[in-house]
Amino acid sequence: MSAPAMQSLAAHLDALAAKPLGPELARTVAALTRAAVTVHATIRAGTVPDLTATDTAANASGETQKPLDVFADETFLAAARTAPVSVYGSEEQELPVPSGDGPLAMAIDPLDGSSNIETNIAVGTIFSLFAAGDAPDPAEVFRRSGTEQLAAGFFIYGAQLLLVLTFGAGTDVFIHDPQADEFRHHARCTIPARAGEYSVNAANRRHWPTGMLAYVDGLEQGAEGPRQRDFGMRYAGSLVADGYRILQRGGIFIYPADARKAYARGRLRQLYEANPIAFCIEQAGGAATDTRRRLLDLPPTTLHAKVPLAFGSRDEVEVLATYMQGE
Ligand code: AHM
Ligand code: MG
Repeated sequence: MSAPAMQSLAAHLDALAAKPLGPELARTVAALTRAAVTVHATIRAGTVPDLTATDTAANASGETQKPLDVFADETFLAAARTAPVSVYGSEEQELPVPSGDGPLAMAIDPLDGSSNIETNIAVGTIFSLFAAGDAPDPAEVFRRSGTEQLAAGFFIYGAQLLLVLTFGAGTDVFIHDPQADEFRHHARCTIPARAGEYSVNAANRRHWPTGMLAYVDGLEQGAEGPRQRDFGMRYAGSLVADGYRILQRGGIFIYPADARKAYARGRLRQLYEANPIAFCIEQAGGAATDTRRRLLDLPPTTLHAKVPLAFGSRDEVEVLATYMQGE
């Protein structure tokens, strides 16, 4: 990462004024930051009633909703309603929600890394913004490929409240200064082309396709194997945390399709998890695929559609694709 190029997120957003939909994007990102400050403060204080509890509801992917999932969804929906966003598509809402007037659509994972909530490991929020267009059916809005994103980013609720953000001209990191209550520019990201670490839930190995097994075998054999050098392994289980580590120091993250019925298209959702991360990664000089093809070119079928995901250092993502071609 290079030295800071600008001081505040506010100045960064002001610079959008002359771009098409720039003022609307700026207002929406500002609204998202206010919601993120609320969610981070709530996590820090532990004031969501029983952060560790689960209630009986399930989201559209069949996962149990925790109180913090619901709280984050309500907080970000309220933020979308104050912004020029007309449709809100969320992991925690089965259908797109009309959110008022405005030319933008938002796809969002309000609380990513839910399985880590009770462990005090970093969780986050992932979002993607694009033009709502004038499709009569709100579901149509979410059938756009990732190349149509106008902005994307993610917050990390960790020791720092951090925002990774792209408008398609580089990827920047901002850190919230609680004293001044403003996000300050921290760094512009450049992902090293060569990876030294990989990130994968290896407990799923017995379900993986042959190409994936062969690829990870090669990494594990290190200097004695086909790759002729050693790799390290890191897996937080929060996409935001694994993604940010890779933005900082390179590496590869993989969540492949596997033999289980529920994982035939992997685990991660294309519109509000994979695409926004892929946009940030590409804009930082990295690559993102469905383990074979460029992810951002692939049109999603539904709001909650899953997609196999690989992203990170360009060279390593390409090596994986060569192993996966036959799959
Ligand atoms: P969530 O949005 O419900 O938290 O699910 C997404 C999370 C990602 O943050 C993470 O990369 C992945 O699921 C971890 O899955 P697994 O526990 O199967 O390794
Ligand atoms: Mg998620």
